[in-house]
Amino acid sequence: MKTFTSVKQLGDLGEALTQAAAVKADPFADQAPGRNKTLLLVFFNNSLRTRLSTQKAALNLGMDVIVLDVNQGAWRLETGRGVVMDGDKSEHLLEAIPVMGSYCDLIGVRSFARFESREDDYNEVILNQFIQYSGRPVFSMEAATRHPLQTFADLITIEEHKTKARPKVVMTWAPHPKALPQAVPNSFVEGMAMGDYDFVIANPEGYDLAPEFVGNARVTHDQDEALRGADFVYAKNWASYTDYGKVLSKDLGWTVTKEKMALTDNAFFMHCLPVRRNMIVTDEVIEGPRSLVIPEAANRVVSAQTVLKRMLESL
Ligand code: AN0
Ligand code: CP
Repeated sequence: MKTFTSVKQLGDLGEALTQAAAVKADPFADQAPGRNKTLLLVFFNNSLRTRLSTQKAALNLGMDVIVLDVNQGAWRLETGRGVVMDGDKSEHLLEAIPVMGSYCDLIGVRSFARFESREDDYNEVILNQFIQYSGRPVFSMEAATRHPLQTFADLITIEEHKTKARPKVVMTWAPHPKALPQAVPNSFVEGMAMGDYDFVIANPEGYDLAPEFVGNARVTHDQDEALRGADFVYAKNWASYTDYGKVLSKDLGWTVTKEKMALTDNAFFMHCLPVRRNMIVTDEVIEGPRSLVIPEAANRVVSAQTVLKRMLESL
């Protein structure tokens, strides 16, 4: 695998899940391909899980890892071409990227939607520059429109816990004080199309995701109707796509509560984390016996290791 920017690049889901299960059962089985290989992780945004799980995955594979937090200690980077650089930015991304590439064998990039321009975000301008100019295989650690390592971990977690051949999975919008990207929900929709799921998206009006991601997925603006009979509730906030980057609602009527979970078929609760308690989900639901948030986060190592292994094989 030369790049990994969408969960769809895993190809056959059954095969990817089998590989993930093998990685999970014996994480240190395969260290030869990583020997003397350096992974560079570049963060334009904060991270706890992605940062730690991707490092752990690389260490399990025998790789060396270096991490750059672009906003802490590096030169401030200009990203626009043609800009007269007479301001506070000392270096251009177009030099920085090939330099970074010269120090490593593989690059992971985290670069959220900036909400300045929907076109730039949906064209993945930053991630694509890394792909084009680094000279190295690049994988996404959440870019503007997708978070494929998260989605793969979500799929692993659902497959581990499902008790029906075709479980009902509800992805529901929930309130949050700040504008958050659509990357996690877009990617989750892509992942749902890779397997056999009765999938429903519930969100308030004004929050429909980009049509190219929604595709044929079922969308409702009635959260209660969606939750009835659910086996998995996947909560997430995102800012509006149509009124791009705007917070149109903070309606706590969409918070996932015990009462909302009572509408389901004893569903599991999932969230990618970090989560705002009592905005997205109440304390009792996230702490309850059906909450999968911790095993879901733990599966981020399995997801990253499976992907890194495939990328190492193609070096
Ligand atoms: C990010 C988001 O919603 O995309 C990262 C989630 C993995 N969340 C926040 O910035 C709080
Ligand atoms: N879920 C996730 O990607 O978390 P971080 O933002 O902490 O990496």
